[in-house]
Amino acid sequence: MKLYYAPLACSLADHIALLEAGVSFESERVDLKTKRTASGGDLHDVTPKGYVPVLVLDDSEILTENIAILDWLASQHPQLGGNGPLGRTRVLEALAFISTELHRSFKPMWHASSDADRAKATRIIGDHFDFLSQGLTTDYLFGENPSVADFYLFVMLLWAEKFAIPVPPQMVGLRARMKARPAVRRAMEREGLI
Ligand SMILES: N[C@@H](CCC(=O)N[C@@H](CS)C(=O)NCC(=O)O)C(=O)O
Repeated sequence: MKLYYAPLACSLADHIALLEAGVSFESERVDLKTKRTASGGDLHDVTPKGYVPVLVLDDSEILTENIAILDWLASQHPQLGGNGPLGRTRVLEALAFISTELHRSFKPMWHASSDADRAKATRIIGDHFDFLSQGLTTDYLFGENPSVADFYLFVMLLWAEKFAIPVPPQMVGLRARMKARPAVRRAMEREGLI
């Protein structure tokens, strides 16, 4: 298996999931501006989509889209998924919210935009984190162990930290718990973030 990633991109969630699962995998860094990979290849030759994450499976199948990759990893390693009859659906619900609402709201922070657009994005992002905090009484979104949805949420919490966006205490706690996990530290070291 091989993960194409960019440091601190949303692919960090998949990097963490692979390390938490304890599977052997390769990884290759991608420069998102040039689309060049660390070995000198072109990401477009791996996927015409030209963005990360990309997971190349052992049988050469190529998976893209974070929700699909994280869902697939949870299907292979059930400890990274949800419990009970609605477990998988609840995790997918959270992944979809994180991807299509939270992740998308960060666009003005990463790309050239007006102060007004950034201020608006900061408010929207804060509202989304507030929503995710409501009723959160366990260490992670679905109990005392993290799921793939927590890994994706963690990347969004790192982005909030990077852009000095305040988050509610429950999210501060979740971010700190995630940072303390050995697999998370390892993923961040591999990406050169710590
Ligand atoms: N729809 C994709 C979007 C992934 C995405 O936004 N990737 C970003 C990094 S977080 C990226 O590679 N951007 C570079 C580009 O789009 O050129 C998914 O959900 O996986």
